Formats: sequence, structure tokens, C-alpha cells
Amino acid sequence: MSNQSATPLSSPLRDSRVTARVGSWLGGAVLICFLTGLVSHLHQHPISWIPIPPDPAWGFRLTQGLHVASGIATVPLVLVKLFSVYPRLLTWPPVRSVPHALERLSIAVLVGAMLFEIVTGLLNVAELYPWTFFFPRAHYAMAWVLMGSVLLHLAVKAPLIRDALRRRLDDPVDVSGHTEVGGENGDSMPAASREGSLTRRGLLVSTAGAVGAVTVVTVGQTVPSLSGLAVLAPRRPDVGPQGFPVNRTARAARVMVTAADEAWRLVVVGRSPQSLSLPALMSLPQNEVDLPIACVEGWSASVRWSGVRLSRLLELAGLDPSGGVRVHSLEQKGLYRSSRLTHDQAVHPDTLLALTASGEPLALDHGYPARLISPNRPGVLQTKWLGLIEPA
Ligand SMILES: Nc1nc2c(c(=O)[nH]1)N[C@H]1C(S)=C(S)[C@@H](COP(=O)(O)O)O[C@H]1N2
Ligand SMILES: [Mo]
Repeated sequence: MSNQSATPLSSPLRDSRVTARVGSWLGGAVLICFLTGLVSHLHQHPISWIPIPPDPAWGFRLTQGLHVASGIATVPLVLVKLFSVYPRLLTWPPVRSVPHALERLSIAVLVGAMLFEIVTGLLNVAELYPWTFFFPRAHYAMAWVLMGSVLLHLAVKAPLIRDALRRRLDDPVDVSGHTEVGGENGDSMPAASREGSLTRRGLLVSTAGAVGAVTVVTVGQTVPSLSGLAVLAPRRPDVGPQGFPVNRTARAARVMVTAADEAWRLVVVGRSPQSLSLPALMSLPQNEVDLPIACVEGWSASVRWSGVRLSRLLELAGLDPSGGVRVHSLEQKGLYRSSRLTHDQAVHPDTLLALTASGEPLALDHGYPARLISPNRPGVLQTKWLGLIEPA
């Protein structure tokens, strides 16, 4: 019997040494994805005793870039890991004992949660929402289910994983003590020496290559020097009015008329309330900053903005920012029509009421006549088409 006739289910690639190595990479990616996801959640659902500082300005750009990149990297890793174990997931009878049933249930939860996170995350990157639940809430809740089942899995499999990682990949004896059968007479042969078949090492190298490939074709959505390679990323960071993408257009936000109206005023609530026209705002001292728009969907772009420091407007209106500041859009509906700044964000010298981008008046789709731009905040909190500023 030649090696060729070996059934796929007993492939030497399906070996705990492969599973454990791919599993440890997957574990690393999941951990990065989870921690950076927590950062994103904390930005959008602040906890007063864990304030997120306005510095470094690129903080969210980095953590969200890592979140989406590590999430995408899990796709080849999950596929290879499932490939390496799936015959064991299909064993008959499916349940042999109570502990066995519990083990299988925990794996079902683990795989289910993992697939849910990948699918919803990827669809969100593509701005597709073919479901009725609220994506951030479901994605966040399931992340905890996933982390719980990963920890349980690690605890249950710890001895096996330790053993499998210690064993050499090209050793022909698998963990269970069976020698790989190279011929009918029981010759053993290292998998690495088999002609024409993928070795375990080869599979791991290909897996690493696949991770590299999916990263290279997507990470250009946030790494400018790679933007030309971002063929699988839905957004290029340099494509759009004024050289960067638009998230929600003025038409979608139904502000086409109100934002372009000459009667537009920015109202700032305070001891001496202000109602400022665009020329009035332009006659105030203007400041210039380079700050990124970093969308939770994974794209980001660095833009040069100019406008009036928010702190100056607060002073002018006598608005005390100690309890935070809330900015409101002209938009009547929509989840992101208003946002809150902490005291530190509100008074940061780089936090602007931006009136220009890339040296031109804001495009209507980028928030004309005035938008918020503030360091180290997710794109969803950089509110466009502002109409009102008040104490939070
Ligand atoms: N009023 C309002 N502002 C908004 C949004 C919105 O839906 N409504 N979307 C936000 C999101 S999700 C992002 S990523 C940024 C993108 O800004 P841009 O469209 O100018 O690139 O705008 C933010 N500002
Ligand atoms: Mo966004």
C-alpha cells in the first residue's frame, strides 16, 4: 500500500503538533483582537475611572488597525485549525459520556462564537448589516463568550498542548505513540521525507504565508504606504472628497439643506451663549492640526484640518467643561449625531471645531460647515455638521 492511498482523514497533517502550533498563533491573534476591541468599546462606552487620554493622537488608529488586522488574520488560522481536527469533531457516537458531552459542548460554543465574531466583524468592515441586532452590542457580548470558551479550552487541553508544542514537527511518531505507517510492512517514514505530499512544516509555513497575504491585501486601508495593495479592503484611505473616505454622506444624514443654509449658526450654550455664523467663526483665530480619522471599520486616514480651538469657543461662551462637553449634529436621526468629550479631550489644544480639511473648506460630506476633530478618538465620535455645543 502506498502512501497515496492513505485516507484524508488519517493525514499526517492532522496531528496535535500542527493543531497546537496553529492554535497558539490563533490564540495570540484572538487576544490582540479582544484587547483592542475592549479599547474601542471603552472609547464608545466610557467608564469614568478608566478615562482614555487624548494622547497619543494616533492611539485609536493603531489599536483599531490592529483589531481589524488581527481579526482578519484569524480567518486562515481558524480554517487550518479546523482542518487539523475536524475528523475528531465528526466521531461516532457523538457523545460517549457526560464529561465527553461537556467537552463537545464547550467546543461547539468556542467554534460558534469564533465564527460569529469573524462573520459579523467582516460584514461590518464591508458595511453590510444583514441582521436585525445591533452589531457593536452583539459583537461585544459574543467576544466575552469567546474569551470564556478559549480559557476553558486552554485549561482542558493544557497538558496536551504542552506536550504537542514540545515535540518536534518532523518526528514520525505522533503524540498518541502511533508510528506513522509508510508502507504495508510497517516501515516508518518521517512525514517530511514523503515525496509529493505537504509536510507538517510545509503546512505551517503555508498558513503563515496565508496570514501574511490576507494582511497585505487589507492593511493598506490604514497603512498609507500599503494602500496600493489593499485590493480586498472596501476602503482606500486616499479615495474620497478632499483625499479621504466619507463614512455617512450628507444625503444619507438628511442634512443637505440645513448644512448648506446661510442661516446656519453654531450655538454654544454657556453663561454668555453664542450663536455664530460661518464668517464669524472664520474671523476667530484659526489653528491647524494633522489628525487621523480612524473608523471602527478599519480604515484610517491622516488629514490636515484647520478651524477654531474648541477650548476657545467654550471660553467665549462661558461654558464650564469640567463635567465634559456634548456636541450635536444637525442630523435629526442616526446613532452618531452627537458625541461627548471628556474634560481633557474638550480642552486639548488640538481639539478643533474644524472648518477646513486638506486646505479647503470642508466638503459637505465631510461635515460642512463645521465638524469636530479631536485626538485619539474613534471616527464615530468625530461628529460632522455641528449645530450645538453644550455641557455634557
Ligand atoms: N453627524 C454625524 N457625524 C459623523 C457620522 C455620522 O453618522 N453622523 N459618522 C462618523 C463616522 S462613523 C466616521 S468614521 C467619521 C468619518 O468622517 P468622514 O466621513 O469625514 O471621513 O464621521 C463620523 N461623524
Ligand atoms: Mo466610522
